[in-house]
Amino acid sequence: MKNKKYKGKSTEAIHAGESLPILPSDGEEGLSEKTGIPLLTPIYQNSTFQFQTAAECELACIDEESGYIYTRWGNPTQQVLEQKLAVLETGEAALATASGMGAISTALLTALLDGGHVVAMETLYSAAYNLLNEDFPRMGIETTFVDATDPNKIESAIRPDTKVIYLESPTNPLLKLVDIAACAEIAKTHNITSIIDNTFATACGQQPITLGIDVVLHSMTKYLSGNGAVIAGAIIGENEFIMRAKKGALRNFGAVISPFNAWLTLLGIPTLPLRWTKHCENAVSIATFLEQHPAVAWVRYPGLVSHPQYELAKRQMNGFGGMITMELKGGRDAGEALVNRLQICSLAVSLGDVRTLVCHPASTTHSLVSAEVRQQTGITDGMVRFSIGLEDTEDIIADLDQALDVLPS
Ligand code: LCS
Repeated sequence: MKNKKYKGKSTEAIHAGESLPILPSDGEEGLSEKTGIPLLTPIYQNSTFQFQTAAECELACIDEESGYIYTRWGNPTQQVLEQKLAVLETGEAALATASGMGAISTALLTALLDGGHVVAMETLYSAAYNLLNEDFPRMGIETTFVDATDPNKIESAIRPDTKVIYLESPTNPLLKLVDIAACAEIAKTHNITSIIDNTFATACGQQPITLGIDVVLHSMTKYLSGNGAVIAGAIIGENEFIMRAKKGALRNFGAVISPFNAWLTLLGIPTLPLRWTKHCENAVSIATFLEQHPAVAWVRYPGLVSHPQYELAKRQMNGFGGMITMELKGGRDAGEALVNRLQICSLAVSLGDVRTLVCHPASTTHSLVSAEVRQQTGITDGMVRFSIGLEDTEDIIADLDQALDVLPS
């Protein structure tokens, strides 16, 4: 079953990686002697694994492929999830992590183990930006932030010590895109590791490895789990990189996913392709509705013709996703009035949930980014971000309509 090729994403999401590692019996007659294996991958909610002999234990420590030792080093529930992630993102291997930031920091630390310079997209999820802008410089790792919507700007910022090109597409919250194939090509030409955060698009919306990217990251807190129940992340890439991350930064900095969260994520992924389709359908209708509303100054959604990179979105993405950002004519006051009046859409950070979530980036997700940087990168005070859920389209539109009704046009 492992890494078997399926024709479609739904079959992959359901079946890929689901070969349950069969653990040995403890030698006593018991349940493990009976036939029948669980259809649903169980949670191996244990921190450590026992061995019959010192030789077996030593072998497992030397050659991890031969056994499980300790859950920070690997666990069957994590492993099933990792096998599935690798197939979905067309990578050789994957690691599940404790959070999206755990994936970002582990991947960057792996690529920058000997120091070096990073060229990054200038608008990133705020914690990723802060990691590169504040924490890494203290460790001697510098980042040049560029408007990566123009790949030439990436190329111009490359230095002899550049080790990583770090991207997000679409970006949080401005929904800018990068030409993934063009950026990957630049990275390859200069022998630099390309890393992309694929949280907003998911493996259903785009598969960056097929476009030449080396390492794909996810906050699985979002669409992949889809249930709003976990904080989790993922790194997908070549076997060599993943093994280096697993044996180095993941193990030693310790951003390891718990078996329970791995299991909850495994419950979510099989419905991802279905959810993705419905998120996209809902978002297209709602973005169109918002764009025509007199209280709305502008709407950013990759599936609207008005998006400056609409042609790139059509070429690069399979569905335009569930995230919409807009600016109200009434500015910050109107934004507050809107979120206070909404009844179906929940005022909450995070995204990719089955429920429609609305948030005000300047005061929430990007509040720790300075006002100056927010202004430079276009995160205005009147901006409102939606993560469109799976409710019926007409209910979401009716909720938005009643809330927008009283706002200045
Ligand atoms: N990457 C992206 C694109 C994100 O949007 C987030 C979190 C992360 C990584 C980090 O993932 P985590 O560690 O939280 O699993 N984005 C959030 C947001 O927009 N609102 O709350 C969290």
